[in-house]
Amino acid sequence: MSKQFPHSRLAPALSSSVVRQTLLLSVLLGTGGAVQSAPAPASFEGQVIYQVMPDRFADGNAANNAAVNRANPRAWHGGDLPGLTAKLPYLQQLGATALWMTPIYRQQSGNSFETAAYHGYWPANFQEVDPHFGTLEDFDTLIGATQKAGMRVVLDQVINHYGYTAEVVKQQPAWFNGEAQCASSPNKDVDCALAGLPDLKQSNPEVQKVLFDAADFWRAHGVSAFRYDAIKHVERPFLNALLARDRAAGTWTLGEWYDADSGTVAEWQRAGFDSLFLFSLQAAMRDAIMSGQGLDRVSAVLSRAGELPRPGEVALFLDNHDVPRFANGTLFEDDGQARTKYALRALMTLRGVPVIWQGTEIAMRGGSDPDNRRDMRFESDWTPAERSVFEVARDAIAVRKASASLSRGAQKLLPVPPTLESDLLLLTRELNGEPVLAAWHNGKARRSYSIRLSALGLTAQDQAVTRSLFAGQDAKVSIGGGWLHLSLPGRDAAAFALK
Ligand SMILES: [Ca+2]
Ligand SMILES: [Ca+2]
Repeated sequence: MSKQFPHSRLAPALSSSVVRQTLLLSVLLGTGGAVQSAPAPASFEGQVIYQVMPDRFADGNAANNAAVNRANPRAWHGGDLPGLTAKLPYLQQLGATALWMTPIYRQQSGNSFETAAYHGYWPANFQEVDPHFGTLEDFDTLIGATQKAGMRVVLDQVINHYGYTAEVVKQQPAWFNGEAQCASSPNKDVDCALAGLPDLKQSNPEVQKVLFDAADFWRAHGVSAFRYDAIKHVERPFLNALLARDRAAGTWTLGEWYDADSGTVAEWQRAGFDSLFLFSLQAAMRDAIMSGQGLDRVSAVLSRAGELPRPGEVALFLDNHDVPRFANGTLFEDDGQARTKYALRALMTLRGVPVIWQGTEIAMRGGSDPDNRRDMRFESDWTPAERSVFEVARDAIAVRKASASLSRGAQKLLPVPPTLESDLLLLTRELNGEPVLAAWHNGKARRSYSIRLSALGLTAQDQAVTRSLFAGQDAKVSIGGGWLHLSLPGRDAAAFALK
């Protein structure tokens, strides 16, 4: 769900209240009714997701630009599916392997709160493409192009509500929770309207069918993964059934629980989600890298990675369409660009599935929405400084993809001495006996560090001075006599192949 007008999110209610429930998936197959074991869950480990809000990405067809006004940040801006299809080579140039689109289905007509439904979170029909985005044929063309490019598609699914003025709200009043249900409910997060949006009663079999059918419809059109919006506000038994169907179909599922920490992600992975967004890491990286607080905030989040049943699947991000832009955390554009380079390199050293929001690869700026949804700008409009951010993003993604350890390796956070933990974060990633050491340095200036291997719990062979895997940075490591020696630039993250 997006905060596109003046309503704040409901207060976070974290893991303690979440019911622990294990999803048992036994699929009955064949006339003999033989019980098969549960299907293996889908995996996105090793993928790099690029997030697009189609209205704000690329306009490929001016003929569908009804009510477009690019001067108004709350209006439709004209981006569409043909434009996105035409820009797939750009996503590939960056190195993305998967595309997440915010919702593309038909939206309520007209505005609410002086805002158009350009963002896609005010649906009116879950099985039609909004005319602003194009046609179902345009969608099929996009999917065909992604398949040809070897890319996966994550489709955003709204399952909590319809748009404010969707026709169905008046036609099917029994599908929605009213004020009485909200008032009498012990679970206000679920049964009360989110930002006043018509709240679906998923326990109604007709509602359940609408939502199941929507999932099957888009699956039949080639979608391999769903991003489920606002799961904190959706009935739990319905979610369990939805996830069981998705898993049986081989669909990867990514849940959005706003402000989720590691405990919340762990609970929901146990319940059948393949992934959730790790909001706590986003906040810690923002605070440490962009706002000048200590890296110990990041270490505190990463130290909980062991709680996750499937740590390689968790979605890691610097920003998205619901939070201020990462680069906006500093007043100065050049500083924002430099720190975004640092953060992009840092992100690519972590275990999980990195998600890049359109424009973060050029350090686009913007505050709370709709300012964080400015129109995407492409190569011909970039400044040299923006191009240099893109080059760092492209290189960091390429380095990650070229390294099995960085893509899919186990992650071990090293215990740096307490006096250094604000400025230095060290971790290893390892698969197939090819360890990589990641070093994040938060100090303002270049600095060298020498730390005993034994203090880090690290066993490594001696090695001569070795440069970072990332291009264009002067970072070095050497190991000898039981010591790790690091020479690191200020405010940057490096990755080194260990012997
Ligand atoms: Ca258009
Ligand atoms: Ca709800």
